[in-house]
Amino acid sequence: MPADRHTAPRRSVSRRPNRRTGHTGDLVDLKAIMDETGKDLHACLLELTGEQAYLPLAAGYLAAYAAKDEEIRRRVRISLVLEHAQSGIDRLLHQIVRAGVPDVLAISCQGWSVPVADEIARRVRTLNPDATIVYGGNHVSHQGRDFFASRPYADILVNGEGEETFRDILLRCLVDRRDPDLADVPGLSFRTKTGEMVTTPDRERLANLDEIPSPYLHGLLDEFLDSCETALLETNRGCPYHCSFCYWGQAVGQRLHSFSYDRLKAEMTLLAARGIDSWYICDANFGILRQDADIVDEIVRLRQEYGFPKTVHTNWAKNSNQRIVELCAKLNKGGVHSTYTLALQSTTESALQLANRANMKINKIGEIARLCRQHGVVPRGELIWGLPGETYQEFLRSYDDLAEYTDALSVYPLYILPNTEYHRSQEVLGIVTTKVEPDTDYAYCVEHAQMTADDFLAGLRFIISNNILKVGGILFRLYPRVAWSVAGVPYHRTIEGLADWVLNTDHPVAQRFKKYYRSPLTTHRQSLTEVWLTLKRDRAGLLDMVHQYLEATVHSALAEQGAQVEVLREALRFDAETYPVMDSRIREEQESVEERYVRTSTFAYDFLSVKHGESRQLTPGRFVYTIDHPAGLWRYPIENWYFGLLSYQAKVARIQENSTEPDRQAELIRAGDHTLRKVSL
Ligand code: B12
Ligand SMILES: C[S@@+](CC[C@H](N)C(=O)[O-])C[C@H]1O[C@@H](n2cnc3c(N)ncnc32)[C@H](O)[C@@H]1O
Ligand code: SF4
Repeated sequence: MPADRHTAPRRSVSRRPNRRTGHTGDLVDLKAIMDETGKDLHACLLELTGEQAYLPLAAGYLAAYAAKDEEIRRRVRISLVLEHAQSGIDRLLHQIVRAGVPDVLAISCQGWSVPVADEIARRVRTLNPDATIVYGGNHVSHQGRDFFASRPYADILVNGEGEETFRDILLRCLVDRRDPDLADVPGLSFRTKTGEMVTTPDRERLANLDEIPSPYLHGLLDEFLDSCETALLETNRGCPYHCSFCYWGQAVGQRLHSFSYDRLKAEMTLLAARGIDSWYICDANFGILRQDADIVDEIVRLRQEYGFPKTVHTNWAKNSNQRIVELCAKLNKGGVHSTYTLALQSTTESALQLANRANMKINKIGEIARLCRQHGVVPRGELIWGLPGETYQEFLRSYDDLAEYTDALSVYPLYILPNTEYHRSQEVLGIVTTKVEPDTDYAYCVEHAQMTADDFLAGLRFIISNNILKVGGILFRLYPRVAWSVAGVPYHRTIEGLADWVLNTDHPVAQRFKKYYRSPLTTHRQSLTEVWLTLKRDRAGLLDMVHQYLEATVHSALAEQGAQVEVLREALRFDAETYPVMDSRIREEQESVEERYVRTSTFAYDFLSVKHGESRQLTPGRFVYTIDHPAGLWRYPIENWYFGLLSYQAKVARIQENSTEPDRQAELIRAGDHTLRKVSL
């Protein structure tokens, strides 16, 4: 565990089903499925996470649903191996075989885990040639022919929702372990003894999700909760949209099926009582259902009662801007960090048409940003670089459109995911893909009708610079707006020049980033982690690097044109002084006092009005601000740190010099020395 990982004591709670709500139905001890003695079959469920310390859900659901069957409970032992995908093959294998080589290995696959999953499957097959190897999950589902062609060691592929199908597979394996009869089991593809591939009809999705017993409430995930920093919570399944790049709306199906509020309430209570800091709500459109408002209220109540959760992230619904921003604001006001994500992907009309996103309400960015500012919610943005229908120049325009309204802006290169519209129409759109990462199975879209291979690389370098300045750094919150309004510098121009500058400078911090620009395709994903490490080790160095970069590029160019650059330097100072404080000490004692870091600073312009979007005009004068930093960023779950940086931005307030405020304020103004002081409230 990293030294600064949160180590607050966790309370333990009874893992018996919640009797008051009764929604787990029976009082059957589903955990018996994990007992080792007297069982005929050992099935191991392996699920590999994309980020450290996430607790995944699919394997828990599969085990819990199978355990409802009395025969399975009596005759099958299920072991769960839930680890980060990069934990190492030997460690994973050790976990899988620690109580004997399994008869059934069932693996859950996302794009980030496929190569590791394949290697594990190959090894288990060698250890036990009779083992039945089952795959399921988004990345492999419905890929029968291609899937089996490259995996001689795989036996069964589950298509779509897996709970009922997995139960049926286990029952058939109990009848004949070596050659289970699967021909009449819906929802799967399998290889026959003669090497032929058979795909059975799709299975109906579960309409009542409460039929799946909660793996949390039944204690199946108990042993993992202690080491988990982020727990997943699923409140509904499905998405009413079908964006061409996304698996969700197309393969999962449009109809929304939801868990009941009572069951969710019991799960949330358990997670809060166990002291899980950070929750990720898996829904595609959280807030879309009426019960979601009650869920938000309950989260806030739990935060008060238990002190947890501290952060909740999700994909917010796109159908009702005002209501959704209000839900996010409610979380924030209740002490739960959450941001509103403007997941626009692009603002280029032709790209939105092809992506099937032309008529979404979230495309009204101005309106949402105004709502966010009104409610004190941090707006962050998401764009995809490389969407068919968009050139590099148009992408930069999309970037400028969204940067105007957001405090942080993530850009991802487009993956052509299995089971998506783009996957099906690659030829028509001129899409060329490449898989370059040994640890993932992501097919990058490196060319299409409007994007050359060189454009693609330029965009990837842009992504790295953006990771440094706007995602990892979130250094630019005010500066680019001022550069635009004062000197007409487009937002993307403040980002774009970083690549060349880093490659040609001897600034010590820049040395850390050179390798990413040299091999952008294979390394861009790691650039974000590098920013975090740099911030932890040398926050001042990173800020200085940015300062030097702007002096050497934007400022010197503007100075040559005779423009006033002093105001830009002031804006950069504003961003630097309001930048989150990296207090990375270990503190074992429980948080009893809310501590903060405070300073006052004087600026020659009213930057605060510009930052709040109240004005685009810079009013000159003498403006004294209190800059109030929350302490405790060091405790923020490491896997969500870039959300954390957003939540830990300083609160800035203007001090009216001529008002009759209490003495303390006058004193602060006099002090005005930019020194950071720690105060306990
Ligand atoms: C939580 C989440 C994350 C978390 C990580 C979660 C984790 N486990 O580590 C975070 C926020 C970090 C994340 C990041 C990313 N994510 Co994400 N994420 C999700 C999300 C919202 C929920 C996943 C989940 O747990 N669902 C709940 C479970 C129960 O559903 P399920 O996995 O589908 O399982 C069911 C069936 O598939 C089947 N099944 C699954 N496994 C098995 C196994 C067996 C044996 C059987 C029988 C059946 C079976 O049965 C299950 C129950 O019905 C999904 C969307 C979604 N709703 O699935 C996207 C999703 C998985 N993410 C996606 C993407 C693209 C990303 C990013 C690449 C985004 C980006 N551009 O950066 C990153 C990559 C991160 C990385 N390190 O590589 C894609 C993945 C597509 C793919 N083919 O891999 C998804 C599907 C969303 C989408 N756009 O389509 N993600
Ligand atoms: C898990 S998705 C959820 C999206 C959200 N529900 C929405 O409507 O946009 C989170 C982000 O991952 C990115 N993403 C999704 N599919 C992608 C793909 N095929 N390639 C690259 N990035 C992708 C998008 O930027 C998206 O906003
Ligand atoms: S991108 Fe979002 S809205 Fe579109 S299909 Fe995927 S989950 Fe649904």
